[in-house]
Amino acid sequence: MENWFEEKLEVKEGRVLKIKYKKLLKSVKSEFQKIDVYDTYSFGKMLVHDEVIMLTEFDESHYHEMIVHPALFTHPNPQRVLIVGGGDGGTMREVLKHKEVKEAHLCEIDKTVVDVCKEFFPNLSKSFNDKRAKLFFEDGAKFVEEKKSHYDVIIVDSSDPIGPAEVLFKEKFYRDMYNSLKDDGIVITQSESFIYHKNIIEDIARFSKKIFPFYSYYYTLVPTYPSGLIGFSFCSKKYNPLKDLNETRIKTFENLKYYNEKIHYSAFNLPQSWKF
Ligand code: SPM
Repeated sequence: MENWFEEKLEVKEGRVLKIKYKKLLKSVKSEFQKIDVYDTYSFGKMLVHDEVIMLTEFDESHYHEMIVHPALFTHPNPQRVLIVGGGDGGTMREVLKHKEVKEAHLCEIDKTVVDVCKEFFPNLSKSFNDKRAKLFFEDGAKFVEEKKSHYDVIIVDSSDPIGPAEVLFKEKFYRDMYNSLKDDGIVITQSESFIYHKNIIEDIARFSKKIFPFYSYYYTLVPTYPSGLIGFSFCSKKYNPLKDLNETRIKTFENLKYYNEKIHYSAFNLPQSWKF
């Protein structure tokens, strides 16, 4: 018998993403969501929350490198970084590749995600063993509300705006992040696909432009997400990723699979009818 996982989140467009798997390795219900790990035929291990694919070993670098490096190579000295969500450790792994980073905080609401990923995704979660990494198991929105002028970069590696992550797509959260940043800080947020989620992105772009002097949407290719891509919001108090990129520092990195300076610039180019 063949086993197929189906992601139906974009069902209103009448499309399903199916991935064939060998075995369901783990299925656990946390206080917040169902968490499954599959061993697939073509994409390695796959992490799924509430029937939505979070990552596969095959293309997680496309996502994690692109949620981190555009900001960390644009900010001239990113010493203090906060990750909201990101309990698998992939975003932390990429943040810690930057020797400028002295402290990397991660605020994840669901400790079970971290526990499951320590068991099944050591290539991502081993980043939590670094001395610079500190984990908080709290509500990210409340955590950010309490911090003032503290971080150089905040990265929101969230799931989709349903359930616990919904609040992370609201204007108030963006205002609180603005206040948590130092005067030249940068915020990056998981901002969905320009193919399927125009309304969500238009909303984020509208209020972000009121709050931050600079806003832009950029994207990366993730074949195991339903539209094959996912985007991010780049919200900045001072630096412009198209003018202030430190290309020299990029050339000193040897362990990148997806990101380079050409990808950086091209990621901000959008089709004519999707300008945000
Ligand atoms: N560190 C990886 C966490 C993944 N965060 C983003 C998940 C998005 C999943 N849905 C994408 C497309 C469906 N709307």
